[in-house]
Amino acid sequence: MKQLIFSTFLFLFSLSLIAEDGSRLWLRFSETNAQANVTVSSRNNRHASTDVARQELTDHWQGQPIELRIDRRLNHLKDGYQIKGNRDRITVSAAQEVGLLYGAYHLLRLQETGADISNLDVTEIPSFDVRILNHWDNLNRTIERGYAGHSLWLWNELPHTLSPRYQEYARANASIGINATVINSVNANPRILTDEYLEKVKALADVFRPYGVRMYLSVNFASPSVIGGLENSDPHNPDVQRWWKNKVNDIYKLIPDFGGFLVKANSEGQPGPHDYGRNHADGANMLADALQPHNGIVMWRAFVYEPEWGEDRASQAYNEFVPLDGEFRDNVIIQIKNGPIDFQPREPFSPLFGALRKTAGMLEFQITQEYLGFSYHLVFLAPQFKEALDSDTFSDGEGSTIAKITDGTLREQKVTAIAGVANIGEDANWCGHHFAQSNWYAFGRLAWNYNLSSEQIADEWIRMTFTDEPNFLEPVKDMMLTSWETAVNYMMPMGIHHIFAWNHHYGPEPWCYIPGARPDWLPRYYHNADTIGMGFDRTVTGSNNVAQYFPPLNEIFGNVNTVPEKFLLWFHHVPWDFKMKNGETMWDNLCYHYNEGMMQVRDYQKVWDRVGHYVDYERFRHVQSRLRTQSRDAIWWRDAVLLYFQTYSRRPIPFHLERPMNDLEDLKKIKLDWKHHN
Ligand code: GCV
Repeated sequence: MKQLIFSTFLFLFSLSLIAEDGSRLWLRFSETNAQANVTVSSRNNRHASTDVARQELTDHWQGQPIELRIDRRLNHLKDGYQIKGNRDRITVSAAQEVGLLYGAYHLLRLQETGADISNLDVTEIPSFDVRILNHWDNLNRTIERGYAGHSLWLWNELPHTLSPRYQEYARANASIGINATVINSVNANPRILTDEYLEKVKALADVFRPYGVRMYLSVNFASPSVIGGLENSDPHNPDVQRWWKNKVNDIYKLIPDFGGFLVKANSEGQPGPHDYGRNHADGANMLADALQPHNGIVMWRAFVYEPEWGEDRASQAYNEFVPLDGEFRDNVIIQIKNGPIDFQPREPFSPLFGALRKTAGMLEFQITQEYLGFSYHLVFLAPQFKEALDSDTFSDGEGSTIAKITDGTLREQKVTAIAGVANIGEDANWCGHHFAQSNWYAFGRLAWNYNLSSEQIADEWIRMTFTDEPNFLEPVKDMMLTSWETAVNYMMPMGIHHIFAWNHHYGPEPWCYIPGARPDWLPRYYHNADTIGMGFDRTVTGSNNVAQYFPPLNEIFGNVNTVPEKFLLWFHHVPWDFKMKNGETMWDNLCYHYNEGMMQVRDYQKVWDRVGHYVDYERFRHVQSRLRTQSRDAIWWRDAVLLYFQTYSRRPIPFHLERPMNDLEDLKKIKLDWKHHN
């Protein structure tokens, strides 16, 4: 009875909290009537970014007076800042105006997370120069792999009508240090470069500018022939080169601080230099030459694989790009996905990192959860991002992490950068799932400082987005920090990859067979299950993909006894009865992982229900309902994968584990109608 009264009380308490739709993200600053005392000391104290910094602090800061000071001698901070202060006064100094804005958000973050602000001595220099979102937004406002509604960009209304959300978007980015955006999909519609669209793009760039967010565009390599009326788009054709130069000049007239181009070429049907017998360097350099007089850059994607089925797909990007190392202009950066295949729940790092010694490289993460439950599953991605950043390539000896290669520490790089495929749409809560906001946040924070821990990022985010009540903070943080591993467990543990359904990347279909489909688009190509075992043999006796990794990794990955078990079935075809480190068989371990993943999501449900009264009822119910879906899906994944592979292993699921709840034949009948999501 007591328990019932208590629960009812908690329930009523959460109803009494003001409903929130999530639209304020992590920027739920407390309202204050008193305006803070903020002064600006710089010659150019009317700069738009300084104005925003001053306004944000005036409206939201509740502490001591603040001086914002531009000091050009601090240019070693790049667009970073210094904060010094005591109980009486705080000074934020920066070489660039936008640095003051970042400093302002730093202070507000300290305030909102309850940090001590009585004695401050902070110096922040960003890890990467360009911290960029990649939107996969189409001009018809659908979003490729977008799970939060349609695109934010209302093309029909632009350039004359400006949605207030454009500014809110820029502000949210600035608050976490994101300073660049590509607003259209890499499967680029050539029309983005027409005068009509460039006017619209300019209007957006003007809104973003005060927040320090620079505009970049994805371009279609065939634009000169498609919208320019030229005979071809061959990078060696002087007319084509001239066309790009003129186009770039036109863009800079409209958008003087335009950042550059992102290009997906000769990949998944997109046009590119191969169409004319040229290589990626020819294509990238032509664009780089057009952008160079304006200090623009080209982010040229390494996500390529043969149009026809051929060698191991995990090896193809390396084989394509390593022979071109050194042939790219210094304002070209090769944009490389974290793993060699395609944003799978977990992949080993791409061997291209480290292998490109004379060419600039950058990481591409996927913030949108194409392969991690869309916006239905709670999966906090900071641990995944950190696993990639911290991966040691051994390219220059031990300690040659991807972070240190791409941030310029180990290699000279004119510009350093990091990209994340955005998870943002027009949903009120921006990302579809309240917790998916944390992935946008985590990307920004790590792009600013990759040394931050996942724990710190989750801690900040929860305090600002929900509450700092310890009884909420600790269990929810724990849930977030384990959630990626949990999802890997119920989807694809131990190095399994690409066993998704054919027409969407949401659920399991390891049995999927489509007559005539290219083998490397089918799960069987990756799991290779038979009565002996399963997994992809990438060792010297198999595809020899391990040879693309520097010693000693080639040996470590190539040996079934030394490969990290999280990548076991990525690199090896392993017998069902292979003994793993815990002394149990590979089959039993597979069962443990799937079971563990499922049980953990069930635990998250309990955690959320227990702490739900600390948040408003609206957000509580939304997350509660999403966790139910995630639980059902985890059961679906576990049953589908184990029952299917059991037809090969012919072994029982260890008897102390939960039993399947579905029949394989029923699961095989599930067809989700998610055409536009696939
Ligand atoms: C934009 C994967 C996705 C595609 C995406 C592609 C890419 O294959 O499924 O939707 O296309 O990656 O990164 O270019």
